[in-house]
Amino acid sequence: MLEKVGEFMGKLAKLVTAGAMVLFIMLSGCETGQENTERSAMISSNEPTLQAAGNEIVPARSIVVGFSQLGSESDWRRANTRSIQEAAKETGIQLILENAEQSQEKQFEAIRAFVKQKVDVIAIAPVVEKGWEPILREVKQVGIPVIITDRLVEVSDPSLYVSYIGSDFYEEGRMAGKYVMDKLLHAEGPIGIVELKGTEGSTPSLSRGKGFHDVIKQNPNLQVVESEYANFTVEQGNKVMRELLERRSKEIRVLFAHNDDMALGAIEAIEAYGLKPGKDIVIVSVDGTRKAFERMVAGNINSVVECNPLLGPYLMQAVKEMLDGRTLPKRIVTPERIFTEVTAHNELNNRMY
Ligand code: GYE
Repeated sequence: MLEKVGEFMGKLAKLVTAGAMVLFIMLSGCETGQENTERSAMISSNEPTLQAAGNEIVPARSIVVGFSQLGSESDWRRANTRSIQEAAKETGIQLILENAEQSQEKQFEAIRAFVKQKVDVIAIAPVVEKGWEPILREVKQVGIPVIITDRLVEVSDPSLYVSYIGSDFYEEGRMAGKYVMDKLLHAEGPIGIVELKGTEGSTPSLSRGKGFHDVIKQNPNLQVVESEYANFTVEQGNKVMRELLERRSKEIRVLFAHNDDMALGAIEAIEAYGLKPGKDIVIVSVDGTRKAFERMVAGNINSVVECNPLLGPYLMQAVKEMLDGRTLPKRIVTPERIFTEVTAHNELNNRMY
């Protein structure tokens, strides 16, 4: 099995530009793609070629992937969509992409359409964790392999998907928490923290929140005074922060935003309120977009935990490996770092999203 992971990594390393990505794979089990042998007979590379099927010569066709993208709410998401489209193009995979605009129901519709179209693989970035079991069972019945990407699904039967490719959101939350602990180590308490959460019931919001709380509870001076959903958007981040300032301006010393877009919206609200973001209120967010880095260089955001949206090459490589009959790791995790205002300027020009 390790040999196979090694092989997967080797091929992926060739696929992505050197230095742009380093792959770290965490194994929590392995699963073989369903119906691999049958499907792999139909794989072609970029250009359709002729393949022998028994005695007959038939034209090969390219792999078709149906991808249900959950929306376009943030810069992270838009970079993620672009990455998947570009990687499909580069690998000669035909991509059918449906944007569900935050609706799980629309994701179900897209998936049923992919089944009708008899795609080779279905990839899903699920908007929320719960409620996937019935539809994934439908897909399993027709034998189309499923790869989950970005956010996770909560299912009792792990054989309903082949592999999950995405970040370790819990660790991201922990990194944000550790930063706040260190930064305010010697500050006088109580230190009021507000949290802008992402989409209710989504993996990054659940896990980042948990990771953050698990760390900061070690210091009783750090107190989360309010925790509100703002759906990962600039607009909601702005609106909810304005409301929080109305209610709590005296207590708020720290803002933990579950993504950069909400932090950027909140910064506008803080400035409009007459306070200095990054000074009067310490700000930590997640993603690492270029816009957040610009704000970090300007001293308005203190720290950003990276979350990599460039999952296209990982996904396409996984699709190819799986259809080739290889065993994929059940979990593929992207490596990530934390950046602070001290070193942000060194990194600004390297940001790819
Ligand atoms: O952090 C946020 C986006 O699911 C990891 O969704 C993703 C999150 C990302 O809207 O910006």
